[in-house]
Amino acid sequence: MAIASDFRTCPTTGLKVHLPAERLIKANAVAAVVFLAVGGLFGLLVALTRSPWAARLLPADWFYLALTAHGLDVLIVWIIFFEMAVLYFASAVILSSRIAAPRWAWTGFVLMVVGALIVNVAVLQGQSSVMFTSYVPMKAAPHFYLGIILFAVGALIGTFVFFGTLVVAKDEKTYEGSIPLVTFGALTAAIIAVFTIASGAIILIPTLLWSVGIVSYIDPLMYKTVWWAMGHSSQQINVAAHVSVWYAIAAMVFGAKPLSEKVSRMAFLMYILFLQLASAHHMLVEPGVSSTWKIFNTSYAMYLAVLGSMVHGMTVPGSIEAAQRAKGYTKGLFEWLRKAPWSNPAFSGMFLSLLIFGFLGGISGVVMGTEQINLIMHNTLYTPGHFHATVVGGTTLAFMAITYPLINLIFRRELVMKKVAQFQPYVFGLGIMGISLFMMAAGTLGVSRRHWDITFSDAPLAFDYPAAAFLMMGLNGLSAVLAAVGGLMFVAVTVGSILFGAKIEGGAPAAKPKAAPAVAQYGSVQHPAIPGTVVLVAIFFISFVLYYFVNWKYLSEVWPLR
Ligand code: HEM
Ligand SMILES: [Cu+2]
Repeated sequence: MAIASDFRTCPTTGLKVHLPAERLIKANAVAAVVFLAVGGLFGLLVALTRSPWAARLLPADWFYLALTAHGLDVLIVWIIFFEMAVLYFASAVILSSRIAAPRWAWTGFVLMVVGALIVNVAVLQGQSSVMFTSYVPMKAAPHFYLGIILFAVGALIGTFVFFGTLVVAKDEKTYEGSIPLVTFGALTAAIIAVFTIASGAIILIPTLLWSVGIVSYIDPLMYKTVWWAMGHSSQQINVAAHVSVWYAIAAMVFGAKPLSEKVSRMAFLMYILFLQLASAHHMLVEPGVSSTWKIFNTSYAMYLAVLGSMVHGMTVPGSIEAAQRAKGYTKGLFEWLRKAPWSNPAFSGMFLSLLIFGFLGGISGVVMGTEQINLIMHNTLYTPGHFHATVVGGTTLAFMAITYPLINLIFRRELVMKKVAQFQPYVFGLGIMGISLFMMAAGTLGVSRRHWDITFSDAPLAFDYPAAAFLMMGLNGLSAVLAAVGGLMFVAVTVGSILFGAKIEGGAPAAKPKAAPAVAQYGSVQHPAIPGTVVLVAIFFISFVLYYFVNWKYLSEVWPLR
């Protein structure tokens, strides 16, 4: 049973905060930020090495080592630690419940820390530069796989603590009606996480045994297929988590309710339903599956999975517009947006995340996910260009944005360096837009992915990329510096606030609890009018159709028919 002294009442929201849950959220968020800083530094070094003006900054072996460490530390360690914090927040805090099994949650946390340290040591020792995809027959040291497995087991434990907390909250009736949308979104992320981690175990445990020498052979095609059952799903966890964060910020900053709770829930469910159908885009040039199936899958079926995100892409700004219009910002199409709190990093970060994810990540994803046009950019820098728009512009920026209110609500500290915080999402967002666009442009010009030396200076056969490609890679390097500065600003503000921010008092339970804030309620807004959002959506579709067409035109130029 919950003990009353284990709770405090949040003075801002009136939510009951379980202190053991709060401590877990803090620990996971801090671990996340530490690994973001480490991984971001590796990313900067990689991007500089790839730029013509700092080419060969890292020698070849260090380049591949840094690229491996970069991918692991940011895409796996930073994001998943932060997701644990999101899961505990979306269950215990939003539902005013005690957290289930805090000891287990700490066990999971310790396993994740130990696993992350082991992988980093393995990579830094130099025998495991296999990229974070670790395709066989490249072989890493056994502890490389072991570290990832320990980390995953820890994350699985955390996921079960989340499920347990939902059960506890329901049993102890800590909330009324249905769970709110943010918790529902986190639930879809957690369900996908179980599938992801199971696929990870199926592929990584045999690979560990192979690396030790117990298993003699792992089929590369089979490896790649099962690996992507994990790899693709894990990206869907990120999307479900950051979309939940969008809704949470819309509710926290604007008091916004979803346009339709049911439609948004359906959109989350689509992520689960069409998860595997969409993962075909990772096998587009692999033998084993017929071209007919690939073309059918990526020309039609893919849109079922994309639809979920398109719904959220409309309903999140729509719910903000509805909330703003209800407050009287009704002039013209866009007064609601112009008068939004652009100097609040929670809002600006969230809105930039939405735009970058939708316009850059979404459109490039569909283009690259189409079997036929994929072939003109397959395995070029277009791929990292695309996914930096999704996992950095989308997920990472959304997580950064919600960190600011969490510092007030969970760490109970005021932000230090408020001006720096205010500009941080713009600096980081601009940098990420740059690296995303310039890598995509370079990829369209043919620059290959994961290649150490863009000048090919010691290649026995001379080869040159078009001059424009060097320009793009130079601009990519500059954008990387900007993104790194934005990342540093984030780390400085968050760490500074946690250590030195003024304490926010107010722990005593309020005599009369306030009404639950929007983020903790189930229910849709009544009679929304969202003309501005409709225009934004129209701009999105026009950009999408034009860019899609341009790429088919490029394709037709590859094989001119006369
Ligand atoms: C300062 C910010 C960042 C910069 C400058 C940066 C730069 C880069 C560059 C240039 C590459 C491509 C290298 C190549 O293929 O040759 C790359 C790869 C990658 N980045 Fe980032 N990145 C940043 C942040 C992030 C974040 C936050 C994430 C994840 C959330 C991320 C995930 C990845 C992944 C998964 C790869 C692929 C690694 C591989 O091919 O094995 N990056 N990054
Ligand atoms: Cu995928």
